[in-house]
Amino acid sequence: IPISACSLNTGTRLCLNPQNNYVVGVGSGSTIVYAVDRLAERVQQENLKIVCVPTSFQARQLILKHGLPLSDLDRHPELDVAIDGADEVDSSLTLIKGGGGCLTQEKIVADCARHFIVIADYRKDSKCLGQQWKKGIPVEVIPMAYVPIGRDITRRFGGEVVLRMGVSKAGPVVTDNSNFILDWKFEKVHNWKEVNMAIKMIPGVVETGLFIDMAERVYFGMQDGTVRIRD
Ligand code: DER
Repeated sequence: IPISACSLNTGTRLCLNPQNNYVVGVGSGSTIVYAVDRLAERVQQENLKIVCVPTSFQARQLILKHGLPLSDLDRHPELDVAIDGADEVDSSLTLIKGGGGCLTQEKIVADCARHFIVIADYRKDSKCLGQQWKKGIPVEVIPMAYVPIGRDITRRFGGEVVLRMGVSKAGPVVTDNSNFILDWKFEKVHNWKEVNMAIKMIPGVVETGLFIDMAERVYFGMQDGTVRIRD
């Protein structure tokens, strides 16, 4: 990801006014690390005044590691901007998120921000969901309900639902909210708004990894170091 994608320096630069205490939502995953690195640089170089609200334990560690002011939604329920990655982006900027299992807090923070900006590798840019991302749509669920929820999703929408298992941990992945993640491997393009609402209504579902009508702009880091912007 070219630094320009992370420093938010573009034609219509998203100016973070050094005078104000800008409240920045910090996403999760690997790409966001570049953005936080750059933010920390700007804080140093420009005496930028920001506070950061994390979207996961990992994001909290990243903020603390860079010595950036840590805050939360209790103190800052309205953010100026949230910056996060994505697993896939379709032509209408619908996102699949949750590859890192942090979708619930990410969606909450993104929804509290005036601007939700996504930074991603060019390989995340798809015409439709499922074109490149094959791991399915993450759904965070209350652990006791993971089996009936999985059955309900496949019964209604087909495909296959898999309980996300830990890699260096025996048993399922447990989220920062003490829940499980189901990955729904869908077989066709759906009306994502309808699917999202239907899945959210299933008792025990906490959140889905479908981010619909949320991303204002996506910066794709291209292989040649340039940045492609979609909004
Ligand atoms: O888990 C998440 O939602 C992450 O933000 C993910 O969507 C992007 O992770 P990456 O930047 O490591 O690809």
